[in-house]
Amino acid sequence: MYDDLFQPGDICVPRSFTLGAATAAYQVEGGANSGGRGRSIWDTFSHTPGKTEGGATGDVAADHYHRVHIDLDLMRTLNLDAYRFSISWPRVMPTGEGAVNPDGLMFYSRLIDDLLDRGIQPIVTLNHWDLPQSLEDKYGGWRGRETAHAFETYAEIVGAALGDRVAVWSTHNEPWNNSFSGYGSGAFAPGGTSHADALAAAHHLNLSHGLAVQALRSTITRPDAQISVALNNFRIEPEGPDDADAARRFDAIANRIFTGPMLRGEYPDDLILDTAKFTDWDFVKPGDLEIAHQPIDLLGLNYYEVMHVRANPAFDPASESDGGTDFPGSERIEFVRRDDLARTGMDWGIEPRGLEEHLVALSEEFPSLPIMVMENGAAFRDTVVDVDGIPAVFDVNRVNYLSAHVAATVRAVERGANVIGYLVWSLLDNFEWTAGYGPRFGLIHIDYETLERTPKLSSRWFAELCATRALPVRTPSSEKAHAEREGLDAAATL
Ligand code: IFM
Repeated sequence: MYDDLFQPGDICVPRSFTLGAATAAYQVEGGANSGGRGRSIWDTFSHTPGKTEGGATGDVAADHYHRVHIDLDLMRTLNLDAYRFSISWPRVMPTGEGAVNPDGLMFYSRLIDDLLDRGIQPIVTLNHWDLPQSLEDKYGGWRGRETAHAFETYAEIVGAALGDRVAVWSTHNEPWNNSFSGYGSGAFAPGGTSHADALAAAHHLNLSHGLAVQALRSTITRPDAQISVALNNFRIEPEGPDDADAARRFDAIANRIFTGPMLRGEYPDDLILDTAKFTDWDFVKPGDLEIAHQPIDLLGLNYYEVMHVRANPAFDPASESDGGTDFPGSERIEFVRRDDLARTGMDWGIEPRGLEEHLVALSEEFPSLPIMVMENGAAFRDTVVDVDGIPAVFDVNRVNYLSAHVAATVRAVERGANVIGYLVWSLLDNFEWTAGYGPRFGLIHIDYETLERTPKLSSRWFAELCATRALPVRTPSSEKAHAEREGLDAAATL
């Protein structure tokens, strides 16, 4: 279908680089009631009227649970080095603790074997937000310290079952969203609206990260396995000199609240001061920070956009709310929407140089830690077109987006950043949380009526990158063909 559209360009990624694609359990698996899976907080939340766009749920999603072999074969055609997926905790432990569901564990064990048979390395995330509902009911979810200990046991069980084969482990994915969107703003499951709770949740995620690293170290046996955490650590840029404090505040609450405990064994003093109005931090118990601060092998970075911040000139301390806003103290900060930037379908500004700068900066900040870009990608309004009876998606904007970001990653490496891999978000179109099924991030298009898979142009582009290690550029004939096709597929043009 997409033959002769690309040729190898001049920019090359290192041979040793891990190139791959990522998904998360609740976003792609479906099979909500299959194989003994328990309920997660996202089942409850998405089934609550008004919480997601159009009432979308992950009940079916991309039906990856039932179509995993089709997806594995597609992965093979993409020449992936690695596939990053998350384990659904309630599929493996339906109530989050106690009984293990052997069928659930077997699903992931087979997936790992099937990946390895195809020469694809498994990268596993333990927590991509789908907390078992029972732990929410019993302990208040991540608000409760008990959940951190339940996570430790879950990590031990999964480590013992899969740790002979998994190449890279991530304890958590984006604890920022997990805590602040889940417990403070109410935007994500379980929908809590207390900033004090969100701060407690952030701490329990930090603690549980350390507990899980220890549990994995004591159970996994693959000698070259690496342990990491995937943070959406933000590239923050103040608009002007007067906005430096706004940038510092956001950096403390969004970035250093996680890198502090996990990578340095401390909470930053300015964070404690900034949040004193919301909590006295009494949920931090003696020894917690030592536990959170475990040596890890790799830092996962999820990058989508630069956060341009400025101080809110109209800030009134009396307006500061205890919950229901984005994060504690969010009234003090404005996020600037830069009109000079091209934007994705999520309305996120496209700034590949932000990725380059951030990789260089993070590598300087944590020089001993290799970094893997664990998520990067873009949603666009993709349309399937019929070319001589064969479905196709000419997602030229995604090709441009990914090319620019891989090139930015290569530039960061040339500037000395210790980056060892790049994973596209996402392998498949999927359930984009509260935004439902509108935004499509996949290299592979999913028809949500028929569940048919259609590889997009970007999947061919990525397959060629993985095979040749040279950033593919479009051939002159492809430029011409695209121009001719524009009538068919106007949405594919930037
Ligand atoms: O879909 C999400 C993913 O679950 C976490 N990182 C950002 C992606 C795009 O919003």
